Amino acid sequence: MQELLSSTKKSQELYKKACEIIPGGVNSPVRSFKAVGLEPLFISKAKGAHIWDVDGNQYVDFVNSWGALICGHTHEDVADSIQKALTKGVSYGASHEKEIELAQIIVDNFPSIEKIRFVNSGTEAVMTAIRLARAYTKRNKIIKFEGCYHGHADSVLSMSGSGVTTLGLPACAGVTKNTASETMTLPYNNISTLETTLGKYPKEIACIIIEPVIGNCGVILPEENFLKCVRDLTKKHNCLLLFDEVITGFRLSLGGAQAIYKITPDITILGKIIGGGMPIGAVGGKKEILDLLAPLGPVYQAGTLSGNPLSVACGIATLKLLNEDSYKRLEDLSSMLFEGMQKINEEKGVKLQINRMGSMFTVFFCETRIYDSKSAKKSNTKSFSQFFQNMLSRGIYLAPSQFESNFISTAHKEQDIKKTLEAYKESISTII
Ligand code: KE4
Repeated sequence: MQELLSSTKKSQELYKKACEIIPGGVNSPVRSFKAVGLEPLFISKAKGAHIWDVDGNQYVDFVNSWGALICGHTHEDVADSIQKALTKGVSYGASHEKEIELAQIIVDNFPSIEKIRFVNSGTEAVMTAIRLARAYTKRNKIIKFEGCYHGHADSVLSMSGSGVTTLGLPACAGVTKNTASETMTLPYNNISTLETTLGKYPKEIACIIIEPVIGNCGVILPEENFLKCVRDLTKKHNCLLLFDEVITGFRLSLGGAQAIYKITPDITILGKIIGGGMPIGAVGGKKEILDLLAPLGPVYQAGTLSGNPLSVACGIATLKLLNEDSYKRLEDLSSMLFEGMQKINEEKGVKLQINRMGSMFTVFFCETRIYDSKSAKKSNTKSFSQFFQNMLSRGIYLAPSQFESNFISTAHKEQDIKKTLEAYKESISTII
């Protein structure tokens, strides 16, 4: 730990300066490293599977801009596409041809999406999706699940995952009781509670919003038939099913989680990968729902930089790099890491829970199975914090929270995985 601190002096100086004018010295709470007992690193550059901090330390990166960089940092095709777009301007505040191209790539891969609207973040896309659901059903209440995180819009902050769980915030100040009262938050992977709740509020629930595979409580997978039961119940109660695929869209497959679980949601929310690391979000679904959006319909939604040429160019270049071979590559690397960690755990006789879906994974410092937010919170966050520090000091940059997902990219190489496994073996030996 001492050696880590001494080698991050410039980050510490920058952090001190940042704290004077930026709340908590960060522009997003989960970057604060608060949950892992450190001050945040300041990154100076990134390439492929690696990032460097301002003190020149190199790390194998498993955050990848929180999952956006499925092809790693500054892939040459992506960098070229941004530079080429830049020669034609930064933002027009008007329509341009490439928006149609990006929309078409998404529509071609997501059969449930007939129309799509681009925005600037996952939060904006979620806000729009919920507004559409309320307008379409003429109902007000929404259901979400504990541990799922859908961005920071007022209506979805109750018992949220990601930074809300990481920082242990009981509720979010500034959200009115009235707003909070319209959101019901239920346990994930629990059909009976969902069934009871829907029965208690007949004709009041506009939608159910869900991360089909949770990334924001650490990785938590849906149990057998859970998503199908959710879909069946939304149909029975005439409310909409919103799949928040900001993380899983193009992460788990070219058709996201809905293609893997063969579920057709009414609305899909996308972000991260579709912008290749540039600001973006998208809300897509059935024509009859999306056409409620202004200027066609009565649901207003807008954005100065929505569909801007640089984000769109970056997204198109990224998605064009993805094919079945990419997912095979991601699966090979992910299983090499997963099996290697499992083997080390067995050799050491430790019972850590490693939840993985494709190229997203979390190491939980918990001896019992993790299947919802409550079970995830049994994890020993102090041990996780020590583990994080041990890995960081060995050049492995994991998500700085027990309740986040790590991501592998197509830029990771076998030697990155081998280095990670060596660091893992040493790191857990000093904790358990
Ligand atoms: P943004 O508004 O941050 O673009 O997207 C919100 C969002 C919506 N839905 C899901 C499933 C998400 O994971 C996110 C954002 N994810 C977090 C990380 N878990 C972003 C990182 C951060 O908040 O700094």
